[in-house]
Amino acid sequence: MTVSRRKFIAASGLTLAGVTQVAGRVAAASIPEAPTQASPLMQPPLYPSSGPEYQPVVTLNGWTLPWRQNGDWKEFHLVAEPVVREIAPGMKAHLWGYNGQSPGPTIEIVEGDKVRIFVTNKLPEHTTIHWHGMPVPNGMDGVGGLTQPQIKPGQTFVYEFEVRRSGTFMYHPHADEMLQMAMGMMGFLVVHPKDANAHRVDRDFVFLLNAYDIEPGSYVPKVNTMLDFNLWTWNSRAFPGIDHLVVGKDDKVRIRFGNLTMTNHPIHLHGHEFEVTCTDGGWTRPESRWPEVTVDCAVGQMRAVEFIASQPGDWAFHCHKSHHTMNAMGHDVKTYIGVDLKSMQQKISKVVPGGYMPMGQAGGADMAEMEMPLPDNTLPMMTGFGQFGPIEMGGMFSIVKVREGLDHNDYKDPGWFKQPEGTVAREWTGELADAVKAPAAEGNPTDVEMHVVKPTAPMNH
Ligand SMILES: [Cu+2]
Repeated sequence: MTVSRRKFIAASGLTLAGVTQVAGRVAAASIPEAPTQASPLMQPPLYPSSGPEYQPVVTLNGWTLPWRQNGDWKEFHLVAEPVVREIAPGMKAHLWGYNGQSPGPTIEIVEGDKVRIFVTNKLPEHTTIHWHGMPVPNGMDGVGGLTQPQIKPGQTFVYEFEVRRSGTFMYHPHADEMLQMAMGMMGFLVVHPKDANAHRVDRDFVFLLNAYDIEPGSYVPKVNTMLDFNLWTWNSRAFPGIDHLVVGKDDKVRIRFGNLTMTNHPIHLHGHEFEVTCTDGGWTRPESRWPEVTVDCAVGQMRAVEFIASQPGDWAFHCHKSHHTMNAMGHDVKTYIGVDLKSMQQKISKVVPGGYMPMGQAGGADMAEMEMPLPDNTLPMMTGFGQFGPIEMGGMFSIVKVREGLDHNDYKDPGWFKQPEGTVAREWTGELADAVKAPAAEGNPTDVEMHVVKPTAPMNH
């Protein structure tokens, strides 16, 4: 059934002054359908079927929300609802999200678009949506109680605004915010420039940094946690469940991320230097940019980094806080490095049924390889295997795979990189020198001893 815009407004009592509830049978029929996504894996980029051309983004472990053109307006339909999200193979979480997944689908629009977004609330409590970074009329800003009434369970509201600038944005509730974001309610929003050649890149990846506190063996996040999060995720996925970022050699690559956790994340890329080209405040001026390999993304910030993928290989890409590249662990794990555990372990095993496994006495790496009994629905703390053995990571870790000769739209995992012969770090099998004591400097008042190793064989051969 088609309903004219005029009749639609008349039927729903919709005004353009603020967010208003859509009511009545006629109005309901005029709402675009709300597609849902069953897969937690990266879906192909969604090229626009009408309107201005642009290079669509791809969402790590996510998808872009289809829309329909209705006269001058681009119409979307988000449904806020409980979802089951696979965090990585072997673990699912009961979260809240949009249209079947958490985070919700990415919304892609174009500078100058007139956008209408219907929001249906299927949660057990009220909600709203705030369009983070987006210049909108005050009544469309989505702050429950302040700029609009809360969207009660069962209600559908409509947001309308004209898109004033291109860039990098996100959406999230501004209602019972701590709980709803701790439950996974958020999504990415990208505004493409009107000129398809402005800020053009070959590949454009997006994801949100989020975190959960899910007790090993359980499914529902604890929503009052302030500091002790134990699952550090990108788009509600933990390594090894996070999609690889597959790019062609010499592609111009953009990676955009936004932080909706309770702490900062220094995001680090191996093998390439990048520049921050966009924030949630807009495009950075070219003369303001400098090279980096790590950029901190503070709470509530967004960063877009760009680089030329000039170096073929499998390059680690991760948060540099080492606790954020691990999965859930008990916080009371003791450190036993250097302690003789054998006798202690034997004694404790007699009283602890099922065995006792302290953190290793050589270090922690044995945690990644050993087969520890884990509760159901729990990821190992350090996990993942590469072509050379255990990767010993978790949480906010993925791999940028730079390959020659990829098709423009090919995001398929190409497998592990075949390093050219003689370019992989290898065991030294030549002669080893003894440690020698360096001579103390004449008149040096301290009594510090230094040990240096003098090579006895040539390093190049
Ligand atoms: Cu981090």
